[in-house]
Amino acid sequence: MTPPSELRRILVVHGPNLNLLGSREPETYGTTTLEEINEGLAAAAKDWNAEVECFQSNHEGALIDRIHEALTWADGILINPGGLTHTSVSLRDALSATGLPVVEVHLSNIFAREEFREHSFVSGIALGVISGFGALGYRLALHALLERLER
Ligand code: CA2
Repeated sequence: MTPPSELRRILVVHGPNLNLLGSREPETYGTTTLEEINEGLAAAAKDWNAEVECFQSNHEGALIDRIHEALTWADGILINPGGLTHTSVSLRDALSATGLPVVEVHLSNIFAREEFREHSFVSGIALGVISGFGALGYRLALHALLERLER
């Protein structure tokens, strides 16, 4: 990948329960911890002349507040909304209100699981969705977001 022409700042948002990564349900979500995912993103970002700020919360309002704040400094948002993917109009509205480019990522393939996971409130306002590639998906999503910012 060609490094971005100027430093890009990306907010990475992890939704509810993702703090449990690596400790529970490895058959579904893999063995990589959230800390390892964040470290991997920070390293990749450095190579691509970008910086990531990573934030996880189990509280919808806290996620929304952080997304609002991103308006003042971020160039884009990478988000795994967790279970809020399938329930939260408010999270979608917050992302949409920033006007920032958003890439949605899921560790598991949400189309190969229960039917209720097939619908995402976020996908309609995202540039794109990466789902089913585990921890690698975050790096793919960051790459896609930074490439898009170069256009
Ligand atoms: O596959 C994904 O990344 C999901 O966003 C994960 C959400 C789920 O509700 C979505 O449908 C798909 C759940 C996050 C729960 O994370 C855990 C991690 C480890 C152990 C238990 C839960």
